[in-house]
Amino acid sequence: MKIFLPIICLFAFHACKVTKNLPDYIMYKDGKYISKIDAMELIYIPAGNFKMGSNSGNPDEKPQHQVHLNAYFIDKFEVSNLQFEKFVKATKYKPRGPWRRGYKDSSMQNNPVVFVTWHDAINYSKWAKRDLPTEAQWEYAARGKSNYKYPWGDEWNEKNLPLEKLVPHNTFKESKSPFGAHLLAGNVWEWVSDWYDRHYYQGIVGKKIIDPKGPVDGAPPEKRFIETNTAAGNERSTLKVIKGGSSFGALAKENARSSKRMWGNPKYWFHDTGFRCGFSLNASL
Ligand SMILES: [Ca+2]
Repeated sequence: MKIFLPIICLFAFHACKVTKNLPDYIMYKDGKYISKIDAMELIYIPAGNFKMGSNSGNPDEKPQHQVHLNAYFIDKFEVSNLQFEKFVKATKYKPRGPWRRGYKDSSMQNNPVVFVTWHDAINYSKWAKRDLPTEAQWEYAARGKSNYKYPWGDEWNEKNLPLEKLVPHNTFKESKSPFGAHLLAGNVWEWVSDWYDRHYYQGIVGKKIIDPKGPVDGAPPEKRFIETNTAAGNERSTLKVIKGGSSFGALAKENARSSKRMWGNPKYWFHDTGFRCGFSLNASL
């Protein structure tokens, strides 16, 4: 056993350390990847396969299907109020969502930013020279190689999440995913880059799926979710996917499942929805 241990360690170290051609705005120090732009810590996720969706979940999660992802990075934490404030000040960006409602004083600076639209999230990610993760990247980051139901495993444990309150984005280690990301489940729902089509998984059955980016837009007109009771009236709408559940409401257990798919109009904001960023290694290196 002693003979093999150094070999295993060497392999593990090599798998984690990716510095060749790393963008100059990403720093590798003391085993961590840190953005020089917003100080976010990033997690490197090697290429891998996983089963996306759930055969026991909601209709839009079926069928579960095999997905291959090339290597990518994802933020270790949700984007905080302080980070979003830095973006706003640096760019004089005018957020479409009333994000200050979630940032009333300095005690909330490390809470995840909320009341932001999908457009606010994508504009932040561009400033930070990253992207929003795809739904597949987000889900694999949460499920890991064992394809867990929740980021920490297959069993629900309400002690792993804050309930009925927001907490600083870098807390609750109990919530960590197999790759080490905090609070993918809970705290706030998270915008991802994909359009939402509840029929999408049924349409890709049997295909070889590599780095899926979701449908090219929302569902086709005859299948589009008909929004009622919105500010814009009864309209056909295209929607963006939201993942992970929030810490609010009686459905925390249901919504914290990594395969759960929520949706939101990209023009709207919510009190319990924020985001984190990521980027594909192939696209950036
Ligand atoms: Ca979250």
